[in-house]
Amino acid sequence: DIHSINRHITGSKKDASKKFEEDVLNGLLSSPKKLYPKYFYDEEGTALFRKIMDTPEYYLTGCELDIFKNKTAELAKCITPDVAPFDLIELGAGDGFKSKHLLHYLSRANAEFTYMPIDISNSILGFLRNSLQTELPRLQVQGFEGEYMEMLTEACASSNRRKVILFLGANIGNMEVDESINFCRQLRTLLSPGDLVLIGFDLKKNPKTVLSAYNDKSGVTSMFNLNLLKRINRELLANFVLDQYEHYPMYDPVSGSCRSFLVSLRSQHVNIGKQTIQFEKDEVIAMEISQKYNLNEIRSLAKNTGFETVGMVMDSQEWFVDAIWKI
Ligand code: AVJ
Repeated sequence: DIHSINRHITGSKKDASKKFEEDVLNGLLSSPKKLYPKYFYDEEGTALFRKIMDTPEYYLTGCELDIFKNKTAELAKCITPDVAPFDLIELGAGDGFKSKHLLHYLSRANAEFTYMPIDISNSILGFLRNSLQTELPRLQVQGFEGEYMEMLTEACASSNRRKVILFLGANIGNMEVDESINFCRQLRTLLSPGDLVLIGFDLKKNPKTVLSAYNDKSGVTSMFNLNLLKRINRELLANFVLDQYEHYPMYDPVSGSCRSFLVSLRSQHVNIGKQTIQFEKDEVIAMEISQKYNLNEIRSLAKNTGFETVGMVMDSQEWFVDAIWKI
């Protein structure tokens, strides 16, 4: 069976939980208080994100799926300028249900490539592996479980073939604009001439549309945020009282920053292991940024970080874009 997933786990489970504890305590001891969105994705959080994608308000996934379903040929043409074998590395692959359209297309075209999904969620990588085994049994797959840059460095070093990096789903939106500049510069240093990057950006649009995507009527996004407190309770022996914190999303249409917070509904404290964290009434924890862009901002991001834009593929509503960059 040439179909295999090798799990690359850097460090031990203990290191990961130590780092989680450090990040949580540092975040809650800083002002304003903050937590990192990468920690949303434990098993329950991953399931909740899948539920978010199914809410009528969360348009992002449908838009990018439209691109991958209906503009597959255009994407494939951009990323396979010649027949040389390549590695297709996907950051934050999730269940891969968008990229699968591209994988099917490339496989049918007899492109020679290895698919390398990277994800921080072990449970979703397993799910992806299983589904690929049945759908595309001849596809070569090598999975990497861990954080973006660490795993990307490993994946890039694993062969000297041409690299195509997929970074879909507007995951880049979870970075502040200056962080995304650093990220793209760092990504650039891992790549060589001929390599390509395909990044999904959520575009600025009617602010009501954006805000409601992060404020669904069924309350799944609120549960998604609160789940991180639940995870902290369980894994770091803390005692957050979940119904004393309320989800508050906001969108600034000028900067394009959509942010979500948890608001403490009363003055209270929480114990995390041996530490005590004090909350004022109405004090917030900054949970997540989901940055929105326009096409010019995307072009300058590429330019400022050493890339050249060679393609912009949008969905039919022009709400989302997959930008293709080369060095
Ligand atoms: C997975 C980071 C793209 O920011 O839109 C969805 C996560 N948070 N609803 C996003 C998320 C709240 C999502 N990303």
